[in-house]
Order: sequence, then C-alpha cells, then structure tokens
Amino acid sequence: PRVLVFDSGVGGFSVAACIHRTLPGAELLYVADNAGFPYGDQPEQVVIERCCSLIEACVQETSCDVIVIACNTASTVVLPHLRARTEIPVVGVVPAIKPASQCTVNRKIGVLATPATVKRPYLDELIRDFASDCEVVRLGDPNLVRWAEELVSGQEPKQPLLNDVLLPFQQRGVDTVVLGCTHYPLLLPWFRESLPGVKFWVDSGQAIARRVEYLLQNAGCMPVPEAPEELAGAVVRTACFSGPAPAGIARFLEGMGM
Ligand code: DGN
Repeated sequence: PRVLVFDSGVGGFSVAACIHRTLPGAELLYVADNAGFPYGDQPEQVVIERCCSLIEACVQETSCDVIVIACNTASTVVLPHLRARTEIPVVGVVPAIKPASQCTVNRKIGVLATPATVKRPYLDELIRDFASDCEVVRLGDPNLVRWAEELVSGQEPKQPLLNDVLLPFQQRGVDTVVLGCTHYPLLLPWFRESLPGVKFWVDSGQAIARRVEYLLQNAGCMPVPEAPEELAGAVVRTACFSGPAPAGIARFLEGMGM
C-alpha cells in the first residue's frame, strides 16, 4: 500500500515515522509544500486551495491508497473540502485534547500549536467536548515551526528562547502538554529541558498511524509485512515544491534514524 503524507514542511515526518513504525510495509510518499510554508500565517482560503490543488496534482501523478494531511493548521480547515474532491480516504490531524484529558492529574493542560490553530473554533469544540473540567492554557507561537525547520540544516534552537516561549505553561503549572503541531515532536528534547515538571507530552502521531492501518485494512490493502523495530527500511520519497534541498532532508531523516 502507498500512503501520501502531506505537510507544509518537515513536521509531517513526525507522523510519517509513526506510520512507518506501525506499517513498515507501506510505501510513504512525502510531500512538503515548502513554497507555502508557514500555513499558520496564511488566510484560510489560501491554505484550503493550496492543499487541495497540490494533493490533487500528486494523486494524478502517482496513485495512493490513503492521504494523510499531517498538519494541524491545514486539517482544521481543509478536510471537508478535500474529501469532497477525492474518492481516496483522507486522514487529518487535530490537537490530542481527548488523550491529554485522560492523562492529566492536576487537570491543567497546555496546548502548544501554531497561531492559527489556537484561534480556530475547532480547538474550542475539542476543549468543550473533552476537557471542559480542565484549565487549558493555549500557546500559539509563530517561531517554533521555523526552529523545527532549521533542524534540517543542523541548526539547533536556542534553549533560553524556548524557555521564554514556554514560560506561561510553567507559571500555570500544567502537568500535560498537547503538541498541537506536527513540527513540535521534533523539538521535544528542548521542550523537556525547558519544562522538566511536565509529566505528559501528547501528540497525535500514533492515533493517525492506527487510523491509516484501519483504512488500509478496510480497503483490502493489507496485510503488510512484519514490523521491524527501527525505521531503517522506510521507503520515503520526498517531493518538495521548493525550499530545503533534498540533501538537507536526507540528512535530517538520517538524524531521526529513518
Ligand atoms: N506542521 C503544521 C501543523 O501541524 O500545524 C504547521 C506548519 C505550518 O505551516 N505552520
């Protein structure tokens, strides 16, 4: 089976890694719209049109069994539009508020996402439905995705800057943080350093991988071969429309053990 994984940049690799761990026999076609990055700063209509037309162009070029929009910012607005335009099953990613509310002990949750995602009604609804008994602190920082992208060229984020960004979580004493942007699991070592008191860091990668597995099974595209432990066997093709050279992405994947 072939799975198309789409993001504005390298964030979707955190999701691709989870899909590969769950379905090592699936071929991953990774598409990064670097020319449109970052989506967090763009009007909704622009994001909807870019994502739909890029993905449509990709699936015309090469077939796939499932499409994953591995971007919270895009998923919160694009999903119904893309689903109306293609027969292929589409999986989106939304901030993992429900699992976070099952983890938190002190009922204080931090949501870390892009400026666009923290403002979207979709997030209000998730909080109302799954975490209404929790104090939820939202942080939409414009710099974090950029710092995650810089990891591709080997540039590490500066810890004091991250400490500043995450300070509101420390001040409010959240014990659980939702990584509501697929770029953020890539920054987790630095987040942990800034907030040693946080007990649970929750992202959506594993849930997406399980959903993809279910859809492939339903479509009769399974079984896939046995799972090797590491990511070494991943079949990953990168198709960047502009931006980081493929060599940079290859080095980055190597660094992630892919
Ligand atoms: N990775 C995207 C997300 O999950 O929201 C954000 C990247 C961006 O374009 N801002």
